[in-house]
Amino acid sequence: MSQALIESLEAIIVDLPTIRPHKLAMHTMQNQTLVIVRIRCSDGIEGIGEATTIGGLAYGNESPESIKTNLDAHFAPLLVGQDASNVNAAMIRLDKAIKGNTFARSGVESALLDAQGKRLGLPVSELLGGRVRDSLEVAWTLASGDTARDIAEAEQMLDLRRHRIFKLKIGANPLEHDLRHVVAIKKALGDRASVRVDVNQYWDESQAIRGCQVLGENGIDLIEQPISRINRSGQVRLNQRSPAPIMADESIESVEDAFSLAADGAASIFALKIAKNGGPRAVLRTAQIAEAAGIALYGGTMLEGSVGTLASAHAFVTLKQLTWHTELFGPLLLTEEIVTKPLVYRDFQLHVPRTPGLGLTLDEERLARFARR
Ligand code: MUC
Ligand code: MG
Repeated sequence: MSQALIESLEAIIVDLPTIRPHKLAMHTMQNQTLVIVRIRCSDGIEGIGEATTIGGLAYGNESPESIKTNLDAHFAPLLVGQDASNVNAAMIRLDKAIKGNTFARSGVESALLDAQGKRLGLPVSELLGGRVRDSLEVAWTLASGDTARDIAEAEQMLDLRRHRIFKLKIGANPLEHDLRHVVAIKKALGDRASVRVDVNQYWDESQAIRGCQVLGENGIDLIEQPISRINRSGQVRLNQRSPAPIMADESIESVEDAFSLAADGAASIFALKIAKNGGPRAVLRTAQIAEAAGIALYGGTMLEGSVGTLASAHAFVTLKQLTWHTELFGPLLLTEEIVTKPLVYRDFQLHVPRTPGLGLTLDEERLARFARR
């Protein structure tokens, strides 16, 4: 077989509407912007990846526009002409020349894996060592900003058997207001659902001491990123005293961050995100660090569309333990699709395809319609 070379890399910004405003502490989403990565190879195979963030630069160090610029100007020239079938060599080449940029890197790694899976006739999960499950339980985020509306939305999700784990986005309102909101939702749902919160770093340590105590005493199962990623010693103290387990999310901006969090004892759960580690292979390195340190795992999202969601899912189905399940609901927050077949969500689970690569096909007409010009 002649060697397949990478011929081109294209980054396409796509703006899609959301089903409702999605209120996070740092930003209210009225739509979502995806960056789709398309890698064309000399054997005619094309790999698709996604590099998506939340709220421009509100969430992390990369924006859709900077991701596209850096892919076009820095990643593409390093990749064109390289062996398309050696994902490892291509990613090491990028490591040597490019610092950070884990979102862009993740889009590239996903696209290379998709292409290689199609080339070999294998799902990406099998390239990553082999799946140990076919589906993943998926949480839903209640983030309308209104307690009654959030309860109604949760009831609807339970009735539809779509979700029975709910994550509440808090932190933007005064502490007592947020605590009342969460406790009211937990009271309404009772034992029918797992209720968790994500503070997105918005409490200081003094607020977090009270917040974690009250939430733990009221049956909240997990508290995600209560304080700033910068306050490492505070995270260690909270992890020791909170009655509900603390999950690290923003604290992990790289595999190396995961290592130092584990070494410091700063969290008992890690949110795994391909975008924050640099791809599906990279996120599994963070999972291995967690496993070695006895830290539990949760499959996180940057609210990617179908491409990024499946790239994450193929990594997560290979994990030995995924105690806290996943939140791979990104496509369900969008009113429009850019793939030919929507992902399958049924009986609280996302079902992960067994077809080659990521297991999806872009809908070129829809992609062109929603691509930013
Ligand atoms: C985050 O901080 O976890 C994940 C789900 C959601 O609603 O927001 C994201 C980001
Ligand atoms: Mg989070």
